[in-house]
Amino acid sequence: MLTVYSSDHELRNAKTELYGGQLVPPFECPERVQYVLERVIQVGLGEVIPPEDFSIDPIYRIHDPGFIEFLQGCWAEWQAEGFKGEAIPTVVPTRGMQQRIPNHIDGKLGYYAMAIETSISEGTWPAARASANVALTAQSRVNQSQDAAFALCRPPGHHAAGDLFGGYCFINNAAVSAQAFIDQGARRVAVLDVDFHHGNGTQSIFYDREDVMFLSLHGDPKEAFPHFLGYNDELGAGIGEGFNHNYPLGPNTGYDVWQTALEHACNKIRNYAPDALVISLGVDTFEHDPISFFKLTSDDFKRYGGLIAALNLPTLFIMEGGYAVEEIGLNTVNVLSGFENR
Ligand code: SS9
Ligand code: ZN
Repeated sequence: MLTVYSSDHELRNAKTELYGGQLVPPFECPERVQYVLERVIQVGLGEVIPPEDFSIDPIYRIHDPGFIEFLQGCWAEWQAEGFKGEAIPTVVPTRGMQQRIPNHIDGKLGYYAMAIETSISEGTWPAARASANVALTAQSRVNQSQDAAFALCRPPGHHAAGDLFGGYCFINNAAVSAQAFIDQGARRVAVLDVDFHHGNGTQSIFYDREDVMFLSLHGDPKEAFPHFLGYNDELGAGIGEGFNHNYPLGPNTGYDVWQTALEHACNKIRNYAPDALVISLGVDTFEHDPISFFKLTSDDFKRYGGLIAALNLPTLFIMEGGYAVEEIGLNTVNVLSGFENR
């Protein structure tokens, strides 16, 4: 399988994440993709290529121009205030408040945030942009060859909505790629999100559409981030009704229960008969993940790779989460080699 990788991910090197009331070194760190790349090379998964440069247009197909302008300018505006730390929202427009976009960077940070653990640091925007180019390059290969490719994206994307960042995400790489398939002639695309966390951004982007089906297996939002989306009664809206499927699963969910949910989702995908499949591939479902509560073993990743392969669709894997850094390479590449052994 082809892998697309850019060293520009290193530009996203934040020093802080707000966690448990402390500013800690971010779980979403550069070593993550370094380990995955090493494993890709070690097992000889296939060719590794750099991304092509795409224009901003495919990003604007998904994201609001004001949001993109904010991401681009945030670090400079934050620095111009003379603040010493990294950019973190402090006030957010909640129930009963105005949804107007303020001028001050403190106001814009809150307006565009879906969660506030994620600091914006120098280099965040160019890294996010490179991550989208990685996704789009892999997407174009899948579109041309009708086979499979792996976009080794960092930073991840599935928590980013049209005009929201957070949960370590800025540009929604899976959504941008799904839209690219549509714009290149696909009639239907399915996005299957197997990250531990609900893909709230991807869901909200496609919630009222019938041409992109979204399915997500994740920690029950009653117990897990992002807490405010991902329930099983969220089925889509308008013409999109029936094209959104959530599988919230409780603490300590092991592979048997997880696989049953996956098979259910795969049957929905089969009936939908999409022209392409996008996998939001997070391996934070791993038993030793530091911020998650599922119990998948390294071997389980290989097993479910085979189940995804059985769908027999042109498949684009997009890297999302996974924070057990030592095992992230093994677990991620196990999914991909499980897929290849079809
Ligand atoms: C858990 C905090 C979770 C955000 C996690 C984002 C995961 C992206 N106590 N913080 S895949
Ligand atoms: Zn996650």
